[in-house]
Amino acid sequence: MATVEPADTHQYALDRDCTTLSRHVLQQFQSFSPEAQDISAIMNRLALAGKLISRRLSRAGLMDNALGFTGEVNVQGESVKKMDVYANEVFISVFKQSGLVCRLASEEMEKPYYIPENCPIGRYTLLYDPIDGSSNVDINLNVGSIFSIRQQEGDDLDGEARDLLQHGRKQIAAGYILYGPSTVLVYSIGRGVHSFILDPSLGEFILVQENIQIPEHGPVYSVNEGNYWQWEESFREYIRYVHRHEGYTSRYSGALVGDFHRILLQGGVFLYPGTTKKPEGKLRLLYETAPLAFLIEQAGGKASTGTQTLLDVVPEKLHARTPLVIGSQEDVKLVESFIDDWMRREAEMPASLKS
Ligand code: AFP
Repeated sequence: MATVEPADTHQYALDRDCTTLSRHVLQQFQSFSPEAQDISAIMNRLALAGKLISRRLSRAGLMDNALGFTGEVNVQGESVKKMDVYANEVFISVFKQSGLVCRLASEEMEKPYYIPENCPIGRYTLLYDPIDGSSNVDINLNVGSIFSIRQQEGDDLDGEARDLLQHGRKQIAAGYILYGPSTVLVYSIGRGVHSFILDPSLGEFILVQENIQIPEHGPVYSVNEGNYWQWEESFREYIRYVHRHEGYTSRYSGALVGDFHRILLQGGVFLYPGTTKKPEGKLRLLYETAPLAFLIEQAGGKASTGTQTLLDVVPEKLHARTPLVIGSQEDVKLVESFIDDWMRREAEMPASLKS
């Protein structure tokens, strides 16, 4: 009978270099400074939230009270799903008694949630969308969670969290968790974009790709074309352009995280323009578009509202929305060129001909 030498056993155990998320964060900081320890611990808690949500999603169809609507309407005027409520509470509960995060602000809560016992030491704020694309939950398609971490500035004694109303370059870290065939966590602390897959047998997120760089150009354009007649003419011109040129293909899943992940890895552009009724668009700045803009810039891509660099946008309120054009440099610039062109023509048009 063949005996297994210790060296071989070692090889079996480490069939790849298992870099866990918390180890990776510490490596990124190249120090054990208090900040490095804090961010590593925060990422660990976010990973725990991701594991809990992933577990519930994978069994949701077999459980009572996991799918469907609660009957409530959230601060955005949208019907709340049971999974939205569950995931929102998961993020709060993983940060309770952690000493890490003083405030949490999410799509599901009108005002930030304070954890007073954390505030004397944990002066970070977590902004998050607990379940992005929740209309996909009941039909077993991909959804995600988006997160952003900011340092609290000032004491916020009136509980208005005004210090959060600043541009996206104030983010210390950002990322998302994609619940698809595997559960993927992508994050950046401003030193590249890195991707991890949850190994359910280990219960750990393991590094799979470091320093992701988005291609300069990609074939995919991702947009809800059902809104075509509600967009400004510039977006309609762009869409007609891609229809008439070879090499473009459309993909749209109804969950921003899934569509963004495809574009991050394969290139292309995701668009959610404003409409005539809602010029500000649908997506929320602080916990949807700004974190993804932070990631795309780190990956060498570009994010804008169509007319302004997304990370420069200063929100007027916690739940402010922005139009979004995000993805490969060339593709975002092409969309912007249609907008510039249209604005120039509008400016030159005699007032009597303007609609
Ligand atoms: P929900 O989280 O409310 O389902 O919204 C998802 C989302 O914000 C984003 O994930 C999608 O890209 C976008 O909305 C889809 O919106 P449309 O259905 O209007 O295309």
